[in-house]
Amino acid sequence: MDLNELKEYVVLGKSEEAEAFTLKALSEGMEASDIVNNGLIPGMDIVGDKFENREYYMPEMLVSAKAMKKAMALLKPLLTKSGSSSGLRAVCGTVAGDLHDIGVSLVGMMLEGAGFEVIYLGVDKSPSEFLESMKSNEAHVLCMSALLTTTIKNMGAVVQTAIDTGVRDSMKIYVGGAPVTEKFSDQIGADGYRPNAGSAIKMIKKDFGMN
Ligand code: B1M
Repeated sequence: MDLNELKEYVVLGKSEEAEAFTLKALSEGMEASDIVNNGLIPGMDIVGDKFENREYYMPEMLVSAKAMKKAMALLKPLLTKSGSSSGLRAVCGTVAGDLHDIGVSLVGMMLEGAGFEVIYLGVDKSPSEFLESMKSNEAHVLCMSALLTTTIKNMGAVVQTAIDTGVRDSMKIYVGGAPVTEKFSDQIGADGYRPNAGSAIKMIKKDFGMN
């Protein structure tokens, strides 16, 4: 099956068609990760370009996001299927002021697939919300996402609050999202950054001595 077709459904915000295509691709044996990386994400990148060029506005971005989420919901059982539990818990969420949640959901699903128990915190979360969730869930890993150049600074506030409250050493903090860089991650004192979900999960597994 040609994933350009799925890309187009995301661009046009055609949810039903995106779902039907995804189901058919799975039934024909296509890997869930292939569908995400070569169909859904490239479609969203085109949506972003169209928004930048003022061909698309918020309503179009929203319907495209809905189409992508519908397809991802079908892939979730496959992406989260894990061979064994690691006994490790991870909190995943998006920082204050930021409503983008598709990337961090993908990170969460893949972490589940790697054997982590994942707590999905949601979007627009303050430092205290992140840290309270880490504490109440006795979590080992914090994954933060930010998609806006105006909100990445809020990741630094989470790390700083963890330091100020004496809990920084009890957790690993990872960051991601389009405007985030390795340099920024180092500057704010996070434990690591990777540009996509797959490489982020590899890094986290390595840090916890998992294969
Ligand atoms: Co918004 N938006 N958006 N948007 N949006 C972007 C991010 C933008 C780049 C579009 C553009 O101009 N080209 C731009 C940001 C510009 C900037 O700051 N530099 C932008 C803007 C401006 C805005 C608004 C300000 C628009 C407005 O109001 N005028 C507004 C802000 C609202 C807010 O947050 N306060 C806004 C709103 C929205 C919607 C709500 C309509 C919708 C989000 C819906 C949702 O998430 N539920 C939306 C969308 C869909 C996008 C684009 C088109 C797609 C984002 C996406 O889901 N991509 C986006 C353009 C783009 O990214 N190309 C855009 C797919 C997803 C899988 O990728 O999240 O990057 P991504 O995740 C990747 C990696 O980054 C990484 O792994 C994933 C892939 O494997 N990763 C991590 C992400 N998080 C990680 C965490 C980790 C590790 C890796 O932890 C360890």
